[in-house]
Amino acid sequence: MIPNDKGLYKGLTEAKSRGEKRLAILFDPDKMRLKKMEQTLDLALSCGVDYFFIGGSLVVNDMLDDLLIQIRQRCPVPLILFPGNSFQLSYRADGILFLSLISGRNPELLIGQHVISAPFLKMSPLEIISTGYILIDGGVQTAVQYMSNTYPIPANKDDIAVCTALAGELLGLRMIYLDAGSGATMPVSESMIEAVSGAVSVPLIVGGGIRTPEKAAANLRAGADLIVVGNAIEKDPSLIREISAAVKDFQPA
Ligand code: 1GP
Repeated sequence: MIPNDKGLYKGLTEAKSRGEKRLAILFDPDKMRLKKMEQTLDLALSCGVDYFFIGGSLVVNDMLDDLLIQIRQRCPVPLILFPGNSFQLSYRADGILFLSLISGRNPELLIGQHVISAPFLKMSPLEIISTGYILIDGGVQTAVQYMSNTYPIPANKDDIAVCTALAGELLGLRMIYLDAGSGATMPVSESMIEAVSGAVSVPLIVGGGIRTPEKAAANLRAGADLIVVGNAIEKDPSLIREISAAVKDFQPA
């Protein structure tokens, strides 16, 4: 049973079983500028973006609630928290990725922050989706690497990513997120996505450094069920059109 089930996870698993793909746009509360945000929301609505993920490795302003209110007023797309730590929680979202950083060996991010946030989440109306978060080397040191104080899995070690994802699934985590980190110069490789998606049956999220519709499509062909794009859309919101078209047009190879 999914805590506070609002159909978000069910929607993802049903889409996966039909071979359909999904797109999430990541909003970092620190980086969002109002004008670009309005443009992004209008485009996301007209292009049928499936989810907004909200979060960042380091949120230094107190705009999380305001951001959620502003998005909600303008756009009905589901809001899913993607928190970098247990301060980034709000009842104003629809759901939360309850992330365990299973590629790392930092107990705080494997279980510590979860213990702190569990009572808040238990009382909250948020749909809670436990997610095995796997950080892959993205070619530059990303904020998440530094802030999490963990080593990413080397980009060419598909077998380590597979074993990590398998362990996450066997521990009962309901999704796996392969992330090269926001702003990665080297996104997760198709070969790693293919290997991981062949090994687990839970939905597979892939993000970090996706900048083109071609890479989005290649990730979907390799087995990603949901792709996440942040930086590239922050820089050029009009990219939503091409990337969402690539997701909607996806046909299994
Ligand atoms: C980061 O996967 C997300 O956690 C998105 O990455 O900002 O590089 O698109 P980008």
